[in-house]
This record gives sequence, C-alpha cells and structure tokens, in this order.
Amino acid sequence: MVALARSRVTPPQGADDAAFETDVLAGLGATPKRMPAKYFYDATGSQLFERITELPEYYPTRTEMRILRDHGADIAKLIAPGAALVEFGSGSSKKVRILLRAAPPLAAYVPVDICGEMVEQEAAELQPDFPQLKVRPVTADICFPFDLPAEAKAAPARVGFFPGSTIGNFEPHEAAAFLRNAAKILGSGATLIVGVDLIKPAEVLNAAYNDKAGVTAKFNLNLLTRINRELGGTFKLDSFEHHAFFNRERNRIEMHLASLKRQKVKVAGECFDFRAGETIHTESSYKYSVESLGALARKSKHSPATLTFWRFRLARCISMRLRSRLKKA
Ligand code: SAH
Ligand code: AVI
Repeated sequence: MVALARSRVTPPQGADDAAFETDVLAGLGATPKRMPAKYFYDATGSQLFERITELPEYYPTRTEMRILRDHGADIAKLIAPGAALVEFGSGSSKKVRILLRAAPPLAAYVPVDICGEMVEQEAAELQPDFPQLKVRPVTADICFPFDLPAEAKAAPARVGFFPGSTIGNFEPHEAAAFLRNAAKILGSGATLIVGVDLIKPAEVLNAAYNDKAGVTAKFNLNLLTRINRELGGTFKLDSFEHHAFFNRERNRIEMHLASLKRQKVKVAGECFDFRAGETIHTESSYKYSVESLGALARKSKHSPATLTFWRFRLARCISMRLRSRLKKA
C-alpha cells in the first residue's frame, strides 16, 4: 500500500449525505421526477460504469483511449513542464495513464472524483507505476468550488483534464457553470483539455445505452438500491425498468427509470406516488457538435472560445485541438 497525501475537502460540497437526501427528495417531488446523474457513482455504480466501458456497444471509452494513444504526444504539448495536472471526474484514471506517459515532468497529478472509494483506490494503484509523480487524490463534487492540494496550488501552472464526455452529463447551463468553476479552481490562464462525444447516428447511440448484456440497466437501477440503502427507501427494483433513447430535438440520450405499475414509494419518511409508466429522469448525456461546443465555451465567457476537443468516431479518429485559455469569469 502506497501512502498518499489525502486532500479530502471536509465535507466535500454537494457530495455529502445531507445533499444526497435533499436532492433525492427534491427530485422525486418534482414534475417530471428526476435525479442528478452524479448519484450513480457509489462504489457499486463506479464498478458498473467500468463494466459499461468494456461493452461492445459502448464506443466512447475505447475510442477516446485510441485517440489518446494516437495523439497523446500532441495533447501532452498543452501541458507545460512543472504544471499540475487536475483530472475532473477521474474514475478509474485509465485514460490519464496514457497522457502521463507522454507528459513532461509534473508538479502533481490530482484526480478529483465524487466517489471517494474509487479516487483513493485508483490513486493508490497509479502511484507505483509513476513513482516520481506526486499523486494527490481529492474527493469533491466538481460542480462546486474545492481546494486543490498544496503541490498543485504552488505549481507555476495548472492544466485541467476532463475526458469521457462527462461534461455531456451536465445540462448546458450546468456545463457553462462547470467551465467557470474550473477556471476559478485552476486559475486564470489555465488550459482545460475536454473530451466530448459528438452527435452521431441514433442507432449507434441507442445501442450504446441499451446494451444486450443489461449492464447499463443495472447501472441505472443501482440508483434505487443506493436510495434504499442510504435513505431508507422502499423501491422494489422489479417494479422499475431501464429506458434509454436518443432525443433528437435536444441532442441527448435520456435515461429513465419507468414505473411498471401504479405504486407508492417511501424515501426518508416521505411518500411518493408513481403512475404506471411514470419515469424518473436519471441522466442526460448531451452529444455536441464542434459548433455547439464552441458556443458553450463562449457562453462560459472563455475568450477566445477555444477548448481542446477531439472527435469520437467508431472507425476513424480525428484529433482536433484548440488551445483554451480560461479567463476568470
Ligand atoms: N473520466 C473517466 C470516468 C468517467 S465516468 C473516463 O473518462 O472514463 C464519470 C466520472 O465522473 C465518475 O467517476 C463519477 O464518479 C465522476 N463524477 C460524476 N459527477 C461528478 C461530480 N459532480 N463531481 C465529481 N465527480 C463526478
Ligand atoms: C460518464 N458518462 C459520460 C457516461 C455517458 O455516456 O453519459 C455515463 C453513462 N451512462 C450510461 N452509460 C454510460
């Protein structure tokens, strides 16, 4: 076991038990019912997401890994020697390994994730493979301000890394707010490298979120298991069904949990009615175009509107890079 300096923000904003209860009760009380996607990622949810990344239908992880392998040296040029690399929503940290091999010597690597178990464990596994690197995991909600570890604060520059199209799980206004928050955390003039899934044919998208093995359905339903365990919920898992479809008007995959019958469910002492067929909207996964991503950057007041992005393709990878200079909003 490698000793890692802990940089947990206490309590991590938005990632604590009280926030979970408040958000779940508000989401179940809303019309239509909804739930923030960040709550998928308890220890089980994080493991299920890892299984999703290996599914034949789920192209984004494989494609992005390949892009990083093919273009890692170019992407690493965005990182100045001695900078601190901060990864937002780091999960298994497997993509950053490719970037770290191509990057110049760094002041620190700071994986940040809402799932404390995942970020601590993955940092401990990464450290021996990069013995010279200071790995400093942080458990935090990336939608809120959080403190960086001392090594990252003291570095002459900070570079953000946000792969996986996790930005697509934010509503557009939340994505803009995230970019402004990232600018505050990384500091004025920092570079942010973002991986974004582009719009592609509905058949490809629908298959990716409705895998034949049913892992995405398990990932979705695990949210109810988490609510039952942590908030004394009475959800019966066999009374709900995974629904996922591409919403062409809004360029997003929507994931829902649909009630198979009329029923009542209790959570944290409160009672909620479900009609047969009524759904909880559990996740949106927005797909971008080069233009809409540029518009998002401009909306976030990053000027010039330049973000680093690359195209996800099934057969062919095209790497497109623009330098992002984040200005304090
Ligand atoms: N970057 C990895 C993992 C993507 S999965 C990859 O590209 O494969 C999304 C990750 O973001 C999960 O590890 C999840 O725990 C984390 N995450 C989601 N919402 C978050 C939030 N609001 N704050 C911090 N981490 C978050
Ligand atoms: C993490 N995020 C970008 C994934 C996505 O594709 O939206 C989460 C996911 N949901 C279902 N499958 C994967």
